[in-house]
Amino acid sequence: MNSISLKRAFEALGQMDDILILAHANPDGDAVGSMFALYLALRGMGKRVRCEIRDVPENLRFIVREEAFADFPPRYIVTVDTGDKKLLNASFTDKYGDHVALNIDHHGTNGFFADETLVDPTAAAACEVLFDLFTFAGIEITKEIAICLYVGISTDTGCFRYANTTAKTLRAAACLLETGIDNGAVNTDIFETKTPQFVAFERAAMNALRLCLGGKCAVLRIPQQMYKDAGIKEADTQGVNGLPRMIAGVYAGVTVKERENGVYHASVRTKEPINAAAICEKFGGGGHKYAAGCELGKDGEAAEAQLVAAVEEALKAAGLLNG
Ligand SMILES: [Mn+2]
Repeated sequence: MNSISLKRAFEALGQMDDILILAHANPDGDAVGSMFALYLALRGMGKRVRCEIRDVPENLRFIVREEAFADFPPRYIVTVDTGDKKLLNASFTDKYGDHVALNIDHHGTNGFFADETLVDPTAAAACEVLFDLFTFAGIEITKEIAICLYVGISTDTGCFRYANTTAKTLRAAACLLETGIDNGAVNTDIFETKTPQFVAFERAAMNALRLCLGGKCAVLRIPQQMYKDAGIKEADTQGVNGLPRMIAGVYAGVTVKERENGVYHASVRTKEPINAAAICEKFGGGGHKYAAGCELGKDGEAAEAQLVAAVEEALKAAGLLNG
């Protein structure tokens, strides 16, 4: 399956009305940003459009549009930043079904689950794909839209630090700044501000961090109790996924988190030449080359061991580990 063109995506949106926008569960900045940027753009096109989202991190609430939670029966579902149908929040697909008319995404592992898919794996964020779409279609990028797009692009690039940041990404960001958004303030709130609860949580996470595979893999396992002890919601701890890979010599940083339903979810961050998406695809997950995720079982220890075994295999295949 192939991506549709920007032209076709704009045509498809033009033909729809009474649209519901969904993004992946456990939303990050790109999920929230792309949802509300698209919401504002479609509203600007005169469409009846609404959103459903849960568990938005506190520090991203400022881009959530309360008026987007109108209640009308949707005729079309459009998803953003979602590479796999099973990543959609089940409470929404139970309610509205899982027939998606259009998916706008940037995951290389996109499963083409929608009727039509606009996917660009070279884009750093779904928000970058939306920027391209709006620019192509001549949709005015207002300051309100720009702030949403900026949040998505800055969070998915770790504030423009990760390898997914291209010259094109920076050009898009430059255009967004020209609308007058206050990037300094946004970055301070998102990247430089931690609640006391998060600091307590991070302290516990640091203590739980362990090295394995000759120091080339770092693992952090987070049971539900760790959130409870710190008095924090999982949604507000996304920054922790980057911790394991920060240790010098580590090629694969693995964070294994227990969800509220007891299922463990792994977030894998890697460095060249280790492919995080390839590791996660073995467990039915996916994502990007250096950042991916997958669901594991309810046994935390087994989940961790499975993931480490997959990392070991990848390190060996890359000639970084003997045996
Ligand atoms: Mn994304």
